[in-house]
Amino acid sequence: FGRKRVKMDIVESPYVPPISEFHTHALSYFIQIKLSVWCRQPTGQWDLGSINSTSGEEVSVSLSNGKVLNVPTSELVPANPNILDGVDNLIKLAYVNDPSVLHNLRFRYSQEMIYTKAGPILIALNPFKDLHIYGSDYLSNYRQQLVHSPHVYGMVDAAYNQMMRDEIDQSIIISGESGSGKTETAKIAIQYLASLGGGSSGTTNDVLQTNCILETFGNAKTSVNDNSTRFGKFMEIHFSATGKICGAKIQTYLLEKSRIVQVANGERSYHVLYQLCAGSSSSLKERLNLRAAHEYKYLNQSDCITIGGIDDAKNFHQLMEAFDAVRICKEDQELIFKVLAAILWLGNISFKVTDSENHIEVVGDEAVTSAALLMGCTSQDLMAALSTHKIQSDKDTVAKSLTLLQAIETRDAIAKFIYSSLFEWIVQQLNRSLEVNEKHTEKSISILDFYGFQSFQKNNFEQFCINYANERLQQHFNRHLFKLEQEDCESDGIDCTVLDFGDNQKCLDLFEKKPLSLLSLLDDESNFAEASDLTFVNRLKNLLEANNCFKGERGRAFSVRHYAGEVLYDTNGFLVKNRDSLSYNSIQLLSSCNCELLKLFSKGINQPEEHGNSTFHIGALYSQKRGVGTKFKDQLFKLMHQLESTTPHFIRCIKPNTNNLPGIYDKELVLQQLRCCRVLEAVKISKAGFPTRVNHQEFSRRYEFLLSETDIPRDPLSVSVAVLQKFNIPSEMYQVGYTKLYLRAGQIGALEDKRKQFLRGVLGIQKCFRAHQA
Ligand code: AOV
Repeated sequence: FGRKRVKMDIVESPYVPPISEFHTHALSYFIQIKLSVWCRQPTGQWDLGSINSTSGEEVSVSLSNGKVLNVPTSELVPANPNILDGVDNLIKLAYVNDPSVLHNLRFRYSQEMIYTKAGPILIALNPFKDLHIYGSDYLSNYRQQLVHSPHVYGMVDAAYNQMMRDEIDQSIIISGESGSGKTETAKIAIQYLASLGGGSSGTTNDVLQTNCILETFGNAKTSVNDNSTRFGKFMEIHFSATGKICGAKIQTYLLEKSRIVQVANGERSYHVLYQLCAGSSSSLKERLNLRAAHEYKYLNQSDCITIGGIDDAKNFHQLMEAFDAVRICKEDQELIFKVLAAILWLGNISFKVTDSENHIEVVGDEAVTSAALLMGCTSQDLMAALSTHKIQSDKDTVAKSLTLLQAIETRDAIAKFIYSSLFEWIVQQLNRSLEVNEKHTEKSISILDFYGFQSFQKNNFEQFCINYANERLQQHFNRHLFKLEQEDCESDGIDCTVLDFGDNQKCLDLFEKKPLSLLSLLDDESNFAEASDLTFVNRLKNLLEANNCFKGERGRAFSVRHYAGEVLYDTNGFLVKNRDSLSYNSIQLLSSCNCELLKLFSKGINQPEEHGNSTFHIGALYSQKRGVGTKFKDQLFKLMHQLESTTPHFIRCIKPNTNNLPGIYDKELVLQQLRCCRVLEAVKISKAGFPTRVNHQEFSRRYEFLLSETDIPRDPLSVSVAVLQKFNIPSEMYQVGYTKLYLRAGQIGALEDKRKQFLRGVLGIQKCFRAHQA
């Protein structure tokens, strides 16, 4: 444990006794050598100190600020020696515990080193300022492997090289909470890939422009992030046999539709709506009868119309350029803008209550005429669809007035449907433009930028879906790190105790295992017109109590024990959001419109049977039997299936403070995020395990020459063992499997050094020899 030993240890053999040994065996050692410890104060804060003495379970500690505390041993964990401050991979820490990891990341953050490895994971701390660590010089340095400090470039380069070498598809899975830097990280990754693909290639530029279009339609200002991505994004980038980009494919998930009709103060709707109002030419404005953004209710319901430092008009021109670049023709662009303007005018349509039962009629003003004109229907048809419900009795069709609430819901449902259909349609067009030429494509690298785990005070259907997806992604991560590790060791006949990482299968079962799961019960209830959020939650409480990941709560709430913590869900709105249905009248209206896009969108839904029931119930007529939740589950299964066939690379983005300011490092906030993504466990697994694996043939081929001729054994396995013994690699640093050699982190580096020394020696001798001959 002496300083010098430790230094040796980090460079070559970071073997550390398990933390539990600290309390039993190592305490006296820490006292003897006066090594530092982290001591938890009653406030919960960790401080550095050293141990003066112990008596029983009590320890007297001198803190760095001079104070002396008496604390139980449970409040102490070992600190790493200073020499380890700021190591670039957390597995190099002698002790992996909360305060040490937090200290290390802060140490690096304060020196603008935002990237740190945690075993195989790349941790990215959001700097909230422009750092000069990107761009062409950095790109080429990483490409030529002149620098090795952790970086997105380095990780993507490794993925690219693996793809080219092993001919296996790769994936880069980026996660983190809102505002932590996922979207920026994905862009940095794409930038690196684009630089490999050759700057001149048209496809490369298309990929970059596609991103710009997606952001304009799918990003919005939220209270935490001025450019928040409101959908999940999976982008496959395809490469030719020579390693050039030759196409791409985008898949999107769970666009937040409600933002079209509901925007909180301090937030905005989707960027494109403001850009259209601010940046369109006067003739386009005239054709769309367009006003300023603050004149539209869908936009002015929030107090926020502009974003500091953002020029919506300028961005609108960039959008049009991007459309041109990806070959979306001017006619289609005009159609897109028309549909957007129709949505804005729809939002301005208002209703007048006509009787004591809250029945309404539509106010026939400019909003109605403009919306109808843009949609390509008559004002009468539009007004009828928004104010009445048609009921078919035996012979006649009777129109019944809607109540105010029903009318507003109908109007908003149409607006949400149109926008989300438009979004999907644009993604389709982009995919067509980026189309992968099957002849040329060899392999791909995919980038997944998905909403991170969310736990607010009040959690709704959106969080329910997002957290379910994170549960699946977590399982993928666990599998990769834990299950594969264990299987690999077992099949190779070696004994490696892989740390138990906690399996989340039980929680996944709660969501998806039929017949009694959250998602199947949700669909069941959604198909039942009389059901309500309350009947739904009551069924959950009756049927799911056996799964200990589920807990019924008071009223309409339930909670789920997720891998990252318990989350309380309020079922208010679950059924409506899961059904996501349009009324029969609305579908009829859209299919009768002259606007080509609206007609197309209305074809995308299976028309329901016209029911003869006399009581109107919004959502009583569903377009599909499978709800949003189940459809999302199917999408996720497909995604997981795609990911399974790739070699994954994980990037965890971390937000160091909630003020989005540079230089501020909030330890509690960082710790909470590290816990959510299980970084510490991953480090411990990597440390405890044998991360380096080489098969005996490869190993013996590389190092055999280091043995003297007389002691070269015959088979590769014995050569491996002989090399390890010759260089005194301690036996706890490796295990010998049937097919592979398993080495702890750092051992290969040590052997490589020996190999280099040896070669240098040989070269030296040769030089001497030649000089002598000359
Ligand atoms: P997110 O993708 O994780 O949020 P973003 O990638 O949009 O977060 O990052 C939020 C903001 O942090 C950006 O707008 C930048 O100002 C800043 N930022 C992030 N990464 C960097 C970086 N490497 N260098 C400089 N600034 C950075 V969300 O999309 O809300 O979940 O949906």
